[in-house]
Amino acid sequence: MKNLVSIKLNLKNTIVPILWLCLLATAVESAELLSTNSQVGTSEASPGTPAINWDAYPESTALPELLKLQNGSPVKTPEDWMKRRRPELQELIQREMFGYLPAPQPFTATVTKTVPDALAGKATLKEIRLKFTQLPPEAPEIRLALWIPNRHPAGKIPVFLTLNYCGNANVTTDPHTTIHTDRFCSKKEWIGQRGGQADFWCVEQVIDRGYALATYHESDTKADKNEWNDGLFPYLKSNQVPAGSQPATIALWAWGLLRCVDQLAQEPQLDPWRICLLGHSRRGKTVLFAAAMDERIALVVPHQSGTGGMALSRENNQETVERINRVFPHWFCGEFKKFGGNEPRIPFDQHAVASLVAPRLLLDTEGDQDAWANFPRSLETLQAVNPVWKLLGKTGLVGSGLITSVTEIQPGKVGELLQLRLPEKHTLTKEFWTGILNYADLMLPE
Ligand code: GTR
Repeated sequence: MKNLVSIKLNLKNTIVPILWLCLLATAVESAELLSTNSQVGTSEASPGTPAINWDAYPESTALPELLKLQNGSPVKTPEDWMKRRRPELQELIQREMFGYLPAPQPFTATVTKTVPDALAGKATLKEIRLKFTQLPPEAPEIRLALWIPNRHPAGKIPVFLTLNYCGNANVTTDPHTTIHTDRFCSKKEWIGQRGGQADFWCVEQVIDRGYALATYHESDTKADKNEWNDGLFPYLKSNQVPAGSQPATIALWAWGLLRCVDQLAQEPQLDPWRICLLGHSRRGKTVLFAAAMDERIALVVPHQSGTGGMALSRENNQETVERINRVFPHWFCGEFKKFGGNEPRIPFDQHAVASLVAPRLLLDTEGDQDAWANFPRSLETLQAVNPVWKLLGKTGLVGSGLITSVTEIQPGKVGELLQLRLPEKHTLTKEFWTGILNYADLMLPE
């Protein structure tokens, strides 16, 4: 795997292609105006906004082909995939769904706290502040919390990175984590409270298994609301990107995670080849997009990620594209709005997003009482992307790719693509973590 992975900042994946920039140069001024007035913009026809050219979005009820370039040529070799098809799809999903992932920013990393005996002596807590040196001084910083196991097998330590919902102190009841109350969280009772989600993140269980856990509060990069004057959006939106393709909330969360990856890859005790991303639901959509954009992620776990994540948008009988855009207009970019009710015109589907993780590990964890996340359509995504893993010389799916108990995670029984479906609701539990850690033990590179 290592020849396909670069621990350097992968600028190619994150900057807008130059040719495309030139074509859009004349639109920059009006785009800037739109992005100020309408935040992530809208593609609805309104005075001064060009109507949608539907000719550019032909209808297809079948899933768009993955192993075919936009010019119609077949994708026959790993090189065709990695050098041609993958960049094409990355461009498409950014322009039409997530908005363009901003380029990386240099930062200084300051360790603001070290606690060698956190979690009752089991872990060392490091709190690290990422301050972006080329942004104005008032731009928010990312506050990363990192727990490193004090006892672990010899060698470098694998790490799970997650996005939390209400602040780092909410992740564990451990008294050492710094409480911050200055950032948005929709669940008011969790603000400033320790361990509101301790049973969900199961930090001790992760540490006991010899893994580090790192997390940041999503509101450091963007609050989960349809307002655009907070977080890093005012600093990361780009004059060179049209209003409808400005990075929306999920892209900004993913950007923050990737800056944390920049830092984790430098941490001397951690293994840069075993960085894993896990996110739940809307944050599951986020980690899938992040792993699609960045090859440094060895394993991604989009937990119950649903529509806009692992579940296909075409014929989705649970959350539709129209509904997700209406109820959560800030998650995806303005361009994605036009596909509500027009799913067959989406020039890709969620299998295209998932395919960009190849040849790395993609573990789709689902609860069988969580119908809204549409786990059957997520399993179909895994099946639709399997040929890409095969093309890259990997096993991909073993059998149908579905297992329903953590004890089935055994050598030869699972591949790089797997759905673990447990009898659970829309939440994360110890049993899910057991499955995730068993899978990581078995499948992460040595
Ligand atoms: C739901 C939304 C889902 C999912 C979920 C969550 O209301 O419809 O797409 O993201 O929220 O984040 O918990």
